[in-house]
Amino acid sequence: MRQLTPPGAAGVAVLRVEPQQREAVLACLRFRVGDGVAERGPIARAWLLLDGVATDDILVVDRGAGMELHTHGSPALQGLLTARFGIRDPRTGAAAEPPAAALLREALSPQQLALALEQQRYDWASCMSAALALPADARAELLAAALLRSRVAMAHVEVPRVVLAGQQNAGKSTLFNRLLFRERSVVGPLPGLTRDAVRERTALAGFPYELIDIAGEGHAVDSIDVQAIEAGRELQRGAIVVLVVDASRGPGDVDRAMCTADTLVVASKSDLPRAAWPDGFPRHLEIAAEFATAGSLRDALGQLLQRRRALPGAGPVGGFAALTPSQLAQLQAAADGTSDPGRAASICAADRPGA
Ligand SMILES: Nc1nc2c(ncn2[C@@H]2O[C@H](COP(=O)(O)OP(=O)(O)OP(=O)(O)O)[C@@H](O)[C@H]2O)c(=O)[nH]1
Ligand SMILES: [Mg+2]
Repeated sequence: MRQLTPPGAAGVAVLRVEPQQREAVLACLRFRVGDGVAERGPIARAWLLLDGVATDDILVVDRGAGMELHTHGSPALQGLLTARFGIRDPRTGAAAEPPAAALLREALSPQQLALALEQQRYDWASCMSAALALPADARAELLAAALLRSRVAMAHVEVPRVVLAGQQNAGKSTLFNRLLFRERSVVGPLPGLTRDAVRERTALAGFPYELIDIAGEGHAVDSIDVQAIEAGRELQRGAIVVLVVDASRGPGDVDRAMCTADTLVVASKSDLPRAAWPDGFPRHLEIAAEFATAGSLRDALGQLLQRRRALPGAGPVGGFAALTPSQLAQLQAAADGTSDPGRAASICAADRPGA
């Protein structure tokens, strides 16, 4: 492994995995989503497991032949990784690269480029130190702003999956195509038309999402249909599920079984005469995808997702994208005014490069 970031106790250390170590490193990663590259995308969050212990919460950037691990920079963790894989110092060797330049040069999208730049400016330890030096009122304001910025940054780094689920013929593929502004998925009156999931990166309300059209729930003609329906259910795990219900038929037992507290329910085909909608069954959005413009549908669904995730409208990225869960909790607690400033100050000092 080669370290791309400068040595020292910086917040984040970026490590380039040598091709011959790729398999050994992959064996130590547990991804938050599936293991296939197609499933998890080129940038994914993973637990780093060393001797079966979840040692760090990292970002994995898969560049095909090469792979980067964006780990936390604590000396203890870097020591463990050096012992396990051997890390070459960027100052040695002919192929040494300038530290943050590699990150900036190799960003995969404009959002990541913006993030790499922002990350240089928003340093966790200095932000916390600056906040703790302020009077309580001003501190709470600064911390709340930092918290929001970090959530926005995470929304750009961890592209969430939005799965359009529901019964066969509910109008999932029609909605999918409208949201993408093009006829990507096959649509038609025949139930069970979509089999293999269709996946596309898009943006709603200014935030990137992966939108997924899956096989509908219903009659399976053969074993391929059974597999397709099962694959669709698998894709819903860990994703934001939009349950599309044909409003001209109303929700049935299948919809009831699929609907959890987190499900966003969209009533489709609202241009047709409506069936009864049971009291208590949610209906977050009503649409007629055949007739509505893509823009209005994107706005409506985007705003719904944005509210659900408590994110502001599109704007500057800002903030930290690589906070550990404990840093995030600390930021949250500090913003709520419940943190112990003394403890926060000591953690900040320990995080500071060179400490
Ligand atoms: N009137 C009306 N028809 C719609 C609307 N949305 C979809 N449809 C029609 O409903 C039928 C089914 O639409 P699809 O989008 O293919 O449904 P699906 O949920 O993807 O179906 P499966 O792939 O079989 O699970 C098609 O004939 C569409 O033209 C709508 O808003 N209004
Ligand atoms: Mg379909």
